[in-house]
Amino acid sequence: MTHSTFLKGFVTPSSADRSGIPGLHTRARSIRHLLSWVIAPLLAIASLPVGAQSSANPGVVEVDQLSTFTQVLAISDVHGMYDHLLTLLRGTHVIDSGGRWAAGRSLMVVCGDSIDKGPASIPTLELWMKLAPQAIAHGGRLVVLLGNHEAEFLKDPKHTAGSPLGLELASMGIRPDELANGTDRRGIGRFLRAMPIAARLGKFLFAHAGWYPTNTPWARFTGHAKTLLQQGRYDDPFITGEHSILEEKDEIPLGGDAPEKWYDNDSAVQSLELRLHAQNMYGVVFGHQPRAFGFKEKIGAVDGFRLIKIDTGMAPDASESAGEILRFKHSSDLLRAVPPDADRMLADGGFAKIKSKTAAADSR
Ligand SMILES: [Mn+2]
Repeated sequence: MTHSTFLKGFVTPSSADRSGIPGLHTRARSIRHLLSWVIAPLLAIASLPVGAQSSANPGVVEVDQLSTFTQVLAISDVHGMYDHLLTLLRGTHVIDSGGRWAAGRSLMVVCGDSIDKGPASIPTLELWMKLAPQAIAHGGRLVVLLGNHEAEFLKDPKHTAGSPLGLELASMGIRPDELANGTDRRGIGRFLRAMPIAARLGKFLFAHAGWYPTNTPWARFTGHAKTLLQQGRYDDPFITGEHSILEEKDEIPLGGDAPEKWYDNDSAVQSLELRLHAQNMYGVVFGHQPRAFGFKEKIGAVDGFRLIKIDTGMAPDASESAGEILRFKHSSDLLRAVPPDADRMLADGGFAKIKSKTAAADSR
C-alpha cells in the first residue's frame, strides 16, 4: 500500500460522517483534521524519492548585490562537449591551465543543458562542481541552472538507455536511477537535484528556454519553483511541460493553426517582453535554441538586449561549435533597464561585438 492510498482510507469524509454518533463524528473530524494538517505533510515528505529530503534547492537564485562582482558571464548548452568546454574556458581565462577558477570576482551563470548528446556529460558536471567553491573562494560565484535535458533526466532516468549519456553512465558504472535520486557515490545526483530553474541578477533573468510563464507574478514563480524542485517534482508541467521556461519552442500564432517558433512570432516575442517588464525585469538571457533570431553559432541580441540568445550550437547534432561566453563588462549594468555593455568571449582569447537587431526585422 502506498502512503497516499493509506491516507485516503482515513481522511475521506464518508468514513467519518457515516457513523451517525455526534461525539464520534466530532472526534473523527478532529482526527481527520490532525491527519490532513500534521500527518499528511509528514507522509508526503517520507514518500519522496531518497535524497530529496536534504535538497537545498532554492528554486530560483536571486542576486541584487551585484557590486561585489566585477563582471557577469554566461554560457549554455555545452551538451557534454567537455573537451570543447575546457578549450573555451582556458582560452577565455575563466580557468587556468590547471583547470582552476581564474575569473576572480566574476559571477558566471550556466544556463542549462550541460548534459546529453555529447560524449562527456559527467566530466562537465564534475567540472562545474569543482569550480563552484573555487569561484566563491575568489569572491566570485558560479550558478549552474537546469536545462530541459537535466530536468527530463531527473524526471525519467530510464530514458537515457542507449543514448550517449546512457552509454557514458554504463561505462562508469553509474546507475541512471541512483544518479537521478541523488544517491550516487560521487554526489553528482545531489548537484543535479540542487540546480535552480532560473536566476535573476538585478533586472535580468537567466533561464534555459527564457519563456517566462504567462499570468505568473514573480513571487508565485519563485515560490512554485522552490516547492516543486525541493520536492523533486520534475514531472510537473511548470518544469517539463512543453511551454515551460526550460522547454518552450513552438507557439500557435493568434489566428493561426500551425505552430511556429516563438522567436519567429512577433506577438509571442512582444508578449514575453511585456511579461518580463510587468515583473520589473529588463531582459532575459537564454539558450536552448541555437538558431533563434538567425544568430547561428553566435551569441546574439534583439530589442535593445532584452532577449539575449547564448546557445551557440556546441552539441553534436547542432554545429559542434567551439562555443562562446557572454560577458556583461560591468555587473552594475544588470541593475538598470538599459542595454548593457556586453560582448562575446571567444575560445581564441579574443572578444567580439554582439550583433543586436529588432525582433521584427530579418529573422523571418
Ligand atoms: Mn535545451
